[in-house]
Amino acid sequence: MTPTITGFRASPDRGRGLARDMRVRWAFEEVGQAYDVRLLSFAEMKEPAHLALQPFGQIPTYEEGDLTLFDSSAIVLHIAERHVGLLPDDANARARAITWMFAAVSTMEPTIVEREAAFFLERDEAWYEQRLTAVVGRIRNRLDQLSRHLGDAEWLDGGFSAGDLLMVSVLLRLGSSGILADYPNLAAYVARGEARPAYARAFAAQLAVFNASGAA
Ligand code: GTB
Repeated sequence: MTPTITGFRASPDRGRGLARDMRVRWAFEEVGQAYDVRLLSFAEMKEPAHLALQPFGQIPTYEEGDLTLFDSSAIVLHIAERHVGLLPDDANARARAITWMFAAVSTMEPTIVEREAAFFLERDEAWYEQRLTAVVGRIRNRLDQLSRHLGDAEWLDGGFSAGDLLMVSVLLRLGSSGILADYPNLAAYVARGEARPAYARAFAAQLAVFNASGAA
């Protein structure tokens, strides 16, 4: 059965691949699993039918038969566990790859999202610049640590895994900030992720949705 996910009918990122359906699309492409997408407006995301699938009224969701999931990292883990290609066979290496999945969304992503939230919600406040400086300091602290760990390696722990898929997805959210340019090994790491054919297919698919939305 072909799984169905949900995504924005007209993504606020204007097709830059930053909404969280992108990481799920990328995972599907990496393992060669076909998928369908149900597109939703913001209003539809808050309706009972969608809230029954995603209690927070967000995208993405995942439906396959009688299984419904939400939260992009849980969906990526589900895909990675059921297909070959995103998690190593060796039990310890697999556990480490899953550790990197959690680290991406629980250690790296919160500060990065905090910067976006400050920009969108607080940029007119008198204290915005002070707050931004503090948030960017926290982001840089995490990037320093991640950059030291990665060193000259291609991926976080051996071959490409779902941990890298989520970490690259998270770091891409820094795109327009210019911050990543100060970390050449992380910038190259992100570029390696973007260069993967599966990433390119997923990116093109979500961009086609935005271009067809009439919001372009
Ligand atoms: N933890 C959840 C997950 O990983 O699935 C978080 C899901 C989530 O934040 N979804 C967002 C959403 O549905 C879309 S991706 N928001 C609507 C709402 O909460 O009402 C976040 C996102 C949105 C926009 C941009 N952008 O414009 O660049 C980037 C990322």
